[in-house]
Amino acid sequence: KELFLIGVPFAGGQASTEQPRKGLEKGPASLRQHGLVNNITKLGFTVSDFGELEVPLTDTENHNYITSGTTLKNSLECGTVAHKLSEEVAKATKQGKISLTIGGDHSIAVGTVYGHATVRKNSCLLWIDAHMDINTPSTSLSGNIHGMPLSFLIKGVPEFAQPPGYEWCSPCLSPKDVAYIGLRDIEPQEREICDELGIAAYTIDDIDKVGIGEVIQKALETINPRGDRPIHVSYDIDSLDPKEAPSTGTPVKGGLTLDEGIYIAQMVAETGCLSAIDMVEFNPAIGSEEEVTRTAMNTMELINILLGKKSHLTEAPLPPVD
Ligand code: DIR
Ligand code: MN
Ligand code: MN
Ligand code: MN
Repeated sequence: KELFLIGVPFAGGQASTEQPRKGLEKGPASLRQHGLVNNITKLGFTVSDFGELEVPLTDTENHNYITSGTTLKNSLECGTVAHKLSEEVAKATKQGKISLTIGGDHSIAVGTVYGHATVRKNSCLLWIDAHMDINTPSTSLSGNIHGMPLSFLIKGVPEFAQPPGYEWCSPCLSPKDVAYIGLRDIEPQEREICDELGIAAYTIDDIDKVGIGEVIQKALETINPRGDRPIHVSYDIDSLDPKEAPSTGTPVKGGLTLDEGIYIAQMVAETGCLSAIDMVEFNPAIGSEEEVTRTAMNTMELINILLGKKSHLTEAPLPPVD
């Protein structure tokens, strides 16, 4: 079992002048300090470790790109990082490795999903997030590209002018190839796009109603009905409740419990189809030392479970509906 590990110390997709959000680029280094590589090795993987992708600085307002809708922040930088990343992920995928990409902000998923899907043409995508991340450069209210990655990747999203840095990229997934879990902070225009396309979208309310067991089962049946498609999991750590993952830039209360997060990871692992993982939006500059450690450990536990570690839920019944 071979795993390609790549850190992307990049936060340009969550550009903010707010001091508290700085530090997202330190996520990969922090996870490594907390023992990431050792953990993965213990699970029986040979790790081919790329180290950290070289990324441009984004502490300037000079590269903003004005669209008819809003001011896109760091468009050229986000697009360039995603492009380089897509090539590394494509290479690793061709070599038959599972790729694990550590962010950084969620804009990098444009690169990972594109790179993986262009090699594994039959792949599907599970997007675990509090947010839909399907704003287009024209519908975004924030101009932050981490709220837009899926608009670059999914066919049929309302058209928009290709922003600087994204000339290499075109939609590579159909709406039926994608499912969301964990949603609870959805903007109306995102809901409209998602409903129009008919993307399977499971919110926290759905989980509270029917339980995580049924939700993950339905999500996997939608995107991988015969169990023969490579699965890409894009895991935004803000999908977890802020109690479990406080060190993140856009926390939203009422999130997944750690057990629910683990259960999703374990059900994906048990398909045997997992082929690419993104783990994003962990910001070690947010919160107390204890909160950073808690977030790092929970983030790593999700990675471990995705990669086949058995959780304490193994012999237990489904986590109850709360
Ligand atoms: C918001 C926030 N929907 C935006 N998105 C976040 O900026 O488009 N995604 N925080 O993780
Ligand atoms: Mn996200
Ligand atoms: Mn999010
Ligand atoms: Mn709940």
